[in-house]
Parts: sequence; structure tokens; C-alpha cells
Amino acid sequence: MTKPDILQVGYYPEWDQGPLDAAFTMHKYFEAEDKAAFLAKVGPKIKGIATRGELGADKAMFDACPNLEVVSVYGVGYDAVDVAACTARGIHVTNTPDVLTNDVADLGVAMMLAQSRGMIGASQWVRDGSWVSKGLYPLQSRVWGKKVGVLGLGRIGYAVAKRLAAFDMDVAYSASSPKDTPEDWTFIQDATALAEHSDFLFVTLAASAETRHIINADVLKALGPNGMVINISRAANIDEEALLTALENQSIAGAALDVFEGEPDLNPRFLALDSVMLQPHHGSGTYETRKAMGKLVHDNLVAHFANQPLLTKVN
Ligand code: 8YV
Repeated sequence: MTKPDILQVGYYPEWDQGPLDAAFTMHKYFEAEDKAAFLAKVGPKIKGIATRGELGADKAMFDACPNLEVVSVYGVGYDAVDVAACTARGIHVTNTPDVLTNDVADLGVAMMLAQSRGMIGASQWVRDGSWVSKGLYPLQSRVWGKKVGVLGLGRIGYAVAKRLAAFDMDVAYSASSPKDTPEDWTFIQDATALAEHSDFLFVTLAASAETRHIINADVLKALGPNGMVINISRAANIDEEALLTALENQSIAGAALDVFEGEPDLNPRFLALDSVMLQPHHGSGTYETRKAMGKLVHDNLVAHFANQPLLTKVN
């Protein structure tokens, strides 16, 4: 039996690549020097696209692949795939929810703790001999007992809130409507009101046109000079210019960010700020989770071409 032809948008680790190569004929778009020529050549035989959350799939690919049936995304976020365009063309889209929830939440909480307690600077203090030459490390801010606002109480937001409640933090959240939560979690729908209420503001919203720049200058002003914003979702949820200005003016205390506009390149103004913890978009970056994500990418494609129900469908 001939293997279905799949356009592979980005790199996968070998433990994912092996099973994909065994089941499909993979065409490595990311290795092609002339992308347009590559698409023109392989496009007509492509039946599926395998991509990553942050890479997505664009209109040029859909146009070049008239026989495309399915797009399998390695990531829970599918904002980089035009799902409406796929649906209109009868193309299925799948993602990798659930398997990454706890790791993304863990990283977000770790970022908040590390930044609040100055752990990166403290490590440097030990390494560079400052402990010996200068003495005690400057005091930092407490986390427990403070107010945290979780903007977007989906799967990841809920996992973050659960962890923070266990840190004895006072949890508030926003969502389109109140959710079934422990009694002492407060529902505050409006982003500015949530920020005003919070010492720490977690951004855990799935990105869409509606959520673009939901964290803007007004929300940051409401968060205030003792507030910290933590983003483990997508850069587009924050107006980065407004965030940089707020950090530079110290009108907020700090930020912990796993995602950036134009990543992996980032605005060099971030690099000059000690008040920001910078992470390379690796919320889901553990062996265990990435293996589970890769398996879902593979299994969704296999299910599709075997005419079986998709495991984790988006549309
Ligand atoms: C990336 C993510 O897909 O799940 C998401 O939405 O952004 C991530 O898990 C990851 O960086 C793999 O490329």
C-alpha cells in the first residue's frame, strides 16, 4: 500500500520522526531552501500536514496542496492555523491538548516563584562570589498569601490555579462565565478588574483574534507597581510595546515570559531588564510530554487515513 504524503512543517525529535517515516512519506518543508518551489513540486500529492503549534500552516500551503485532508498540530495552541479556512475547505485539524497541561502549569508557577524570589540573580550571587564579598542577597517578595489572577480558566489555567491555591495564594480568575471551581476562587470577568485585584496575573488564554492584546496599557496600569504578569500562552495576548514601557517605567514590578512576538527573535529591550524572567517557549518541553504530543500527532494522522475517528479534533 502506498503511504500517504505528508508535508512536515518543522523538526521533530527522532522518536517522533521514526514512527512518522514508517507510516507516511514525509516531505520536509523546513529543510527546503526554496520553499515556494518545494511546495509547487510536492503540493499536489500532499494529503496531510504535520506542524508545530508555533509554526502552524499558512494559506500558501493550503493553496499549494489541493488534496489536503488533515492538519495535525504538535501543540495545544492552533492559532497559527487558519481553522476557519480549513473548515471551509473540508480539512480536519487536530491538536495535542491535555497531555501538556500539567507541564505548562508547572513551568508557569516555577517562573513566578523564581522571579519573585530572585532565584536567577541569587544563583549568580553565589557563583560570582558576591555572597562572600558583599554578604546577604537583597530581600525579595513573598508569594504565599498574595492575590493571583488567572486570565483564562481553561485546562492550563485551571491547573495553574490549583497549584497556586496549594501555595496558599488567594485565587481569582476570568472566563467567559463562572466555572465549577472550589468555593473560594473568585470570578472576575473583566481583565482590567482582574488585574486591579491581583498581585500576580497569569495569562493562560487560548489566543484568537478576540484575545489579541487583551493585556494592554490599561490592564498593566491596573496591575500596578507591585504586580507581575506571567505569560505561558501566546505573545499576541499581550501588547508587547505596552508591556516593555510598563517594565521600563517600573509601573509594574516584573514579568515572567515564555512567549515573545517574533520568537525566537525577541525585542532587545527585554534583555536590558532584570525585572523580566525570559524563557524559550518551553512550557511543554519535557521528554514525557513532548513524547506524548508526538504520539498524538502521529496517531491522529494514522486514524484519519484509516478512516477512524480523530483522537483530538479541533474542527
Ligand atoms: C509548542 C505550544 O507547540 O502547545 C502549544 O500550543 O505552543 C507548544 O507546546 C511547542 O513549542 C512545540 O513546538
